[in-house]
Amino acid sequence: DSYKDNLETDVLIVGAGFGGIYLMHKLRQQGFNCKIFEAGKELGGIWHWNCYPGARVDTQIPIYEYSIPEVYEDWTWSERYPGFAELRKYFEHVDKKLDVKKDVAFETRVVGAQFDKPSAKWVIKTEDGRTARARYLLLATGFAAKRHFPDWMGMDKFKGEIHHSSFWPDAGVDVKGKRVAVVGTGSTGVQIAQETAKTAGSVTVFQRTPNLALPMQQKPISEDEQIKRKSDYPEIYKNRMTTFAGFQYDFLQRNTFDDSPEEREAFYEELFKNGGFEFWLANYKDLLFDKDANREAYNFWAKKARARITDPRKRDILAPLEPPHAFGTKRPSLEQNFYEMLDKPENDVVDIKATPIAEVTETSIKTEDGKHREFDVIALATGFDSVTGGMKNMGLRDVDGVDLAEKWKMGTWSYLGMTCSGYPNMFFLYGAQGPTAFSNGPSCVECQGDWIVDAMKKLKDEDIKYIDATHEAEEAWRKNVTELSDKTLFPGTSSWYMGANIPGKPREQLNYAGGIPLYEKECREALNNGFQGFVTA
Ligand code: NA7
Repeated sequence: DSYKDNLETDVLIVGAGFGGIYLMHKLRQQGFNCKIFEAGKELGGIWHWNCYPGARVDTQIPIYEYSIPEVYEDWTWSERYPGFAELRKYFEHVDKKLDVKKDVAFETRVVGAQFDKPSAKWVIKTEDGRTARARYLLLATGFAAKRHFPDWMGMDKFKGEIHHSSFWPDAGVDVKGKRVAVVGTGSTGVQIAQETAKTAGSVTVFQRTPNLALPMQQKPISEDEQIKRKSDYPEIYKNRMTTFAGFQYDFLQRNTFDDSPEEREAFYEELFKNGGFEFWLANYKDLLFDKDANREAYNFWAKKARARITDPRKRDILAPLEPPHAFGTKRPSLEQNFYEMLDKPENDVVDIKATPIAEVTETSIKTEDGKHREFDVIALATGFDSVTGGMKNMGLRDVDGVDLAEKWKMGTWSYLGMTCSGYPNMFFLYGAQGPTAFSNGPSCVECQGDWIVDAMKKLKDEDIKYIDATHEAEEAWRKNVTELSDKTLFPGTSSWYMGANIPGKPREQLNYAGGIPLYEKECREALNNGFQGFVTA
């Protein structure tokens, strides 16, 4: 164990995924002492927790990796979109290069933290009863740290195996020849269904909302091909930060109806052929703003998906002619053979908007129409209390003892999506009111991480011991986040972006919808204008 009780450190980071490791690496270079507390047993964050069948990143390499030369220079991948096992190996490589683990305490879950004004230090409590004190508290807990379980009756009675995607047994689950149910059709549900169908006897997907899934266009990539490209990486990573979502491509600087129907069709085809998120994030620039433009894209998507499904009942459930929501206002999954797979007679899709799940019995899932469907394995791909759930679940108290869960009960308030008023010397990344869900993880982490490190360096240089965001700055940031979102089609759709997936959670935009370049500009201005929006002492 790398820490004792009563640990004292400059910086305590929570979470050893992309965010936490990046912060530690950059802060060490500035002479800060850092420790990471990590609830899991290994590095990798979501890639440590996610080992469900088919778990795979939806962003291409080398976009989905660190821009740190000593990490990328001698690392290569086997596929365009790597699976979780390879991502775990990547984190081992990162550890070798950056010597991360010596400063990580694993299986150490933070359950409470409060800033002590007299000593100007955070006092952090862990689940096993230990205490740490740190000048800075940095939260890198990601946006999916709190699982969402449905509350159906009888789940505990089920005699087969039932697992949430983020709690999948490390040893795997033998689905060979078995009857598998997958509940949920987010990115996770699509991946589990596709992968388990390779060996299972049957796969039944319980779908509440169709996933407007896009073709992944997965392909193996050779070592040679990657090595040849390494000299372009600095340029690739520089460009990454100039795009809306931190990718290698950006929205087209044309509107949908600027083109003739033939030109449009050809462009859509091209985006599908290129695969990945291109049809979402490299589409016409009015896609997420204009209803008619969006409908045009939806019609193309539906035509493509429907052509792959021969069973008319399944076709109408999976890819209805009327859009279930504006295209791209929920996250599209990347699929490989999802539609052909579900089209097979042994597999099925159940529309649980029409006939909701009533209960789970010893052997079956019963829907409200009285129908029982029997299963050996149930995969719950029901998602997370996304974006805010993790931070609300850590016992973080402000200087007056108010829990963040209380502060954020009626809605979310932060400044720059990295700080909270009343929580001095605390920074977070890849969370609420940052570019988080509308960006590539590593891009967001590096953009925000660099800002946090520069802010801390400036505090050190100017001998400032205390920094706290003002209420006014928070109010203005919340307004900014809301106004940016209100210009788009996002607010019209019930999604986890809007907090709408968790019963009782306030409905509000949880992410900054202005894109990474604008976000970076706004954050840099606050820093360059002498910590504008903060009180310092
Ligand atoms: P998501 O995207 O939140 O998907 C959860 C799915 O589960 C979604 O289809 C939900 O339907 C469905 N769901 C949630 N609760 C229920 C209940 N109670 N009954 C039936 N169906 C339910 O989570 P993922 O894990 O797939 O992905 C999370 C993100 O991680 C992903 O976007 C990537 O960025 C990485 P709904 O759509 O709400 O109707």
